[in-house]
Amino acid sequence: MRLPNILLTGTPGVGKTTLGKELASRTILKYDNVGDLAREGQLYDGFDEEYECAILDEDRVVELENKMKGGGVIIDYHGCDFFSERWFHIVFVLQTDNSVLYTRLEKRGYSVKKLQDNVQCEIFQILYEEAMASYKPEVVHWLPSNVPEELESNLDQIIKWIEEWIKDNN
Ligand code: DAT
Repeated sequence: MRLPNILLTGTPGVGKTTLGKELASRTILKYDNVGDLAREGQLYDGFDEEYECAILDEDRVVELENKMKGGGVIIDYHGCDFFSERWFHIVFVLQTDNSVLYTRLEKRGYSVKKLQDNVQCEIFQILYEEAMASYKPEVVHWLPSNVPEELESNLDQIIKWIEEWIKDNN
């Protein structure tokens, strides 16, 4: 059976992991955190001291290709322009209000610089712009992610989309 691949993107803290894991538990798709994949396959190319984050080796992301060929993969990453466009059938960009995001990231113990950088990233809709530039606009969807009710309605929406896609492609 053919299954779609889904990309969840957005600023750190918007709820990609939460949505991805819940989606996998309610469907036959599998959740893959690119961070975990990177650790397994050593896709990382070092550590950025200034921004306090691991640098993904973008060339070696190609290794992900094999996983994607089988279909049925949910990928979660705070970036998307180096993924192959043909990997994904749909892209969701999660967005969270600044004050909500600030509180979530503060709880993670981020440094002031990292907090400011991430909230600014959200304010300027960097990931949304990146998604719109990297994929056909019609496959890119914006989802609000502030409260649990929005998580539920996002799940409902995506599950309906997956069911339609499977019907249409098998
Ligand atoms: P990300 O993977 O984008 O970095 P996450 O899934 O780890 O984000 O979520 C960050 C925190 O926010 C985590 O404590 C769960 C919470 N959260 C996620 N989505 C939410 C929602 N729709 N409503 C309330 N809290 C949410």
